Amino acid sequence: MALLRVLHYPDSRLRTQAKPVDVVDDDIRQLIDDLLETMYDAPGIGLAATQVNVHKRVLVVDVSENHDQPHAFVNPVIEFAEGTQEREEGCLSVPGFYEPVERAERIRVVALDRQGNPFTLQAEGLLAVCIQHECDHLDGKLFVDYLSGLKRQRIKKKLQKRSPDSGRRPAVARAGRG
Ligand code: QAP
Ligand code: CO
Repeated sequence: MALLRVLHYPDSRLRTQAKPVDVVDDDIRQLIDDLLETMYDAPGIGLAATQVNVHKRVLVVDVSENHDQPHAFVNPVIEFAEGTQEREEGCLSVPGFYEPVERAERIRVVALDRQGNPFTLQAEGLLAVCIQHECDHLDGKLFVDYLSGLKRQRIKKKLQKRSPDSGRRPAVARAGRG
């Protein structure tokens, strides 16, 4: 088990499209365990592999009060969504900021479990929001993308002040360009 480093917005690596997992092997099970440990340590209710700079379609959530109902999803697909709800969302990659976001109220998600077996989960309320939020991460999308440009810009500037290197282009990309 290991605690993993979580990338912070506006780090451009959070924009990576994650690749499907071909085989749910011991490495993927280890990733799931490390994601859960990192999420519980925060504490948080959801974490996607993208946030720890692993670009595979794996995420974990646990919205239970006692932090004893972990769900892991490999290659999740939201097959069906209906209704709307609005909740305050936060994100371990956007620390200290919480804003309301509109999402579907009910979803049906299909995925592989930690044994590689397919399963279907129907979810509503907070669990449904959390799964939608984490699935977005696998496509390089963040909850701040749903906010007004003004709000997003304010959050970005504040986070850049805290860790000035995040979101910068790597040195190689800048080399020779003045
Ligand atoms: C996504 O987010 C979520 O700012 C999971 O300082 C959140 O676990 C879905 C966290 C809310 C629906 C509603 C955020 C921890 C945790 C912070 C999280 C922070 C420490 C966020
Ligand atoms: Co998040």
